[in-house]
Order: sequence, then structure tokens, then C-alpha cells
Amino acid sequence: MTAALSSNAPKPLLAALCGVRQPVPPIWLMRQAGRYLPEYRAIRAEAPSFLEFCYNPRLAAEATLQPIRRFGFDAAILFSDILVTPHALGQSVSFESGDGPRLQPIESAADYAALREELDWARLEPVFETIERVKANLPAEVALIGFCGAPWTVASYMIAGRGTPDQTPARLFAYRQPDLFAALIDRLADVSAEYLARQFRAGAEAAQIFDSWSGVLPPAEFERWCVKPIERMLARLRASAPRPPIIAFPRGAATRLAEFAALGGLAGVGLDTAVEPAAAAAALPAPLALQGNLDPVALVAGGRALDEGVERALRGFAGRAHIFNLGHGVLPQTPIAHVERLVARVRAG
Ligand code: 1CP
Repeated sequence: MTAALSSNAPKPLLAALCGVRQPVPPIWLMRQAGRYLPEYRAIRAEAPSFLEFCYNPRLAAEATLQPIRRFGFDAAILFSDILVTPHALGQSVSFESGDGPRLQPIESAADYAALREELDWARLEPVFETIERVKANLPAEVALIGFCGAPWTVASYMIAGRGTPDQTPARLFAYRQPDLFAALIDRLADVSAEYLARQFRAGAEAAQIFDSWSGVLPPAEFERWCVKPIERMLARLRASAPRPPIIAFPRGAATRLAEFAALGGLAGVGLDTAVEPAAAAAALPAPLALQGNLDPVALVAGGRALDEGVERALRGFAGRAHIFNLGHGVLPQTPIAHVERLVARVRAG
């Protein structure tokens, strides 16, 4: 929260997403809510399962606001999960404690045919109510970010039924049954665009599309399963919300980053830890905002590793609209004092 903003000054995060470089980069962190916060662990215990926690507007709104109160970040990100989309398509989804998600895997045309065509909006109603609650309690200068998973990343969990090291089950499925896989991807693109449009209508001011697994695809598949579906989402979104500020996070895109960043209609791109800040700033077209990309492990380590990482990002992105973030999510073992130090150093410039 940058000091002394009048209530009608643009929020720093939204200004950066318009391509306007901020004197102090706005900061938020992927997975800024979660197990590293004792106050999160305390309220998490109030719900019997992770999904019930996500679908409880009082608890989800509280989890969204906790990191804002503690650290004064420039943006809150809706507390939910990318796997509520398959759940609202009728797939069974659960989270085993400490062991990640479990879904009934999609293995055949019959499994695909059993999915709903539209999201079950009644099931997602608590998400929109969470957005409304957060919005009513957010400091004036803090922006609210909604999100969803990208079609490829969500499909990879729907097919494997769980997290895997490299999403081989979905890659195999896409090679063996490309038409069926394309149908699944198109459906996810369409329902996810509508889901984000409704998040905007409920009060989200920006949205992030997480393509956490784009890095496992070879170039032709990257184009077909990551770039094209996100392009389709952006086109549909533009039809329902004029210029919605969208950040896409194609983790592992590496040498395909420039192709990805050229997608029409993106306001920002999330950069993973493999990207050198100064090189990205030179290679990616303005006015795209660049978001990232401190190593979450440097945040766990603290000390010099943290200070040097912050310096490198601040220097490397200095000429651009930059949103300070990590290159992936906050790790559960992250010391709170290191997050405090990170925020202080970013704000000290
Ligand atoms: O409380 C717990 O122990 C559950 C852990 C947890 C949390 C805190 C999960 C299960 N999801 C979340 C919240 C979450 N997930 C948010 C909240 C907002 C915030 O950032 O603070 C967001 C944006 C996500 C998005 C998400 N879920 C992604 C994309 C980002 C990324 O990390 O790459 C992915 C891949 C998921 C799936 C998922 N949900 C949960 C886990 C453990 C996983 C990963 C499963 C795996 O691949 O092993």
C-alpha cells in the first residue's frame, strides 16, 4: 500500500496493468495466503475439507484478507483453487491433507461425455459471494485479483486425476486422442472465460490465468494447448468485459515467452524464476506489465540470497511497468520475517 493515495487515485496494481510504470512497484505474492501464516492454519481448521473451506465465503474472504492485513500488499488474490472448475463441471474432486488433489480421472470419451457443458453456477455462487465480501473490506488502494487455471493446466489434472511430476498422462492423452483432448480444452477455455467474466462482475478488478504446467510441452503442443486456448479465452472475455486486465502466468515457457507475450489482449505476464529480469525487460513488448520473479526458495533462505534477488529484480525491471512477485508460489516453510523484509526492501526502492 503506497502511502498518501487519495481515494480516487488509480490503484498502483491497476495502473501498472495499464502499462504505467510505478515509482514503487506494486507487490503481491502468488500463494500469499496459506499454510505459512499461523492465522490461516487457525481458520483452516474450522472447515472439514479444503473444498468446503474454499466454498465458505466467510472463511475464504478471511483467508484472502489475512495477508493484506499482515503485510499491506498492493493486491489481494481471491482465496480459492483452480480445481473448482472441474468440480463445477461435475468431476469428483477432493484434497487429501498434505497429499494434493484427487480427481476421478478422465480416461475415455464416455468420461468426457459425463461432464457438464456449462459450469454449475450454483456450486460456484460462494466464490462470487467471497469476492463481494472481500471487496467490501479491502483498503481503497488495494486491488482484488480473481483467477482461474489455464485450460492446459486444468486439463492435465482432470486427466491424471492428481498432481504428477511432468503431466505425462495428459500429454499422452493429447497425442493419442487429439480430437477428444481438443474438445476438452475448448470447453475449458469457454467456461473459464465465462467464470472470469462473472468474477469481474462480482467485483474482481484484474484476473490471473495460471498455466503452471505450460513448460512441459514441446513447441507445437505449446502453441496448440497453451497459446491458442488462452487466445480464445481473451477473445471471449473481451466480448463480455471491455479491456479486462488479465495477467497470464505461463510457467516454464522459457524460449516461447515472447510468442506468448505477443498474445493480443494481455495486460501483464507472470515470469518464472528461470527468466533473467533485464533480458525479459528488453525482449518483451511494452506496455505489457512484467510480473515476477523472485525465487520462492530465496524467500525461505532470507539474508543475502533474498536481498540480492530483490535487487536483481528491481534493477532488471526498472524501466518497465513492473509488479513485484515471486516466480512461483510462497512455500509453506517461508518465515514471516522474510516476507516482511521483502516488502520493506521493495518499498525502500
Ligand atoms: O491448506 C492447504 O493445505 C491446501 C493447500 C492449497 C492452497 C493454500 C491448495 C491445494 N490450493 C491453495 C490455494 C490456491 N491455489 C490459491 C489461493 C490464492 C493465493 O495464491 O493465495 C491459488 C491461486 C491456487 C492455484 C493453484 N492450485 C494452482 C496454480 C498455481 C501454482 O501453484 O502453480 C495449482 C497448480 C493448483 C492445484 C493445487 N491445489 C492445491 C495443491 C496442493 C495443488 C498442487 C497439486 C500438485 O500439482 O501437486
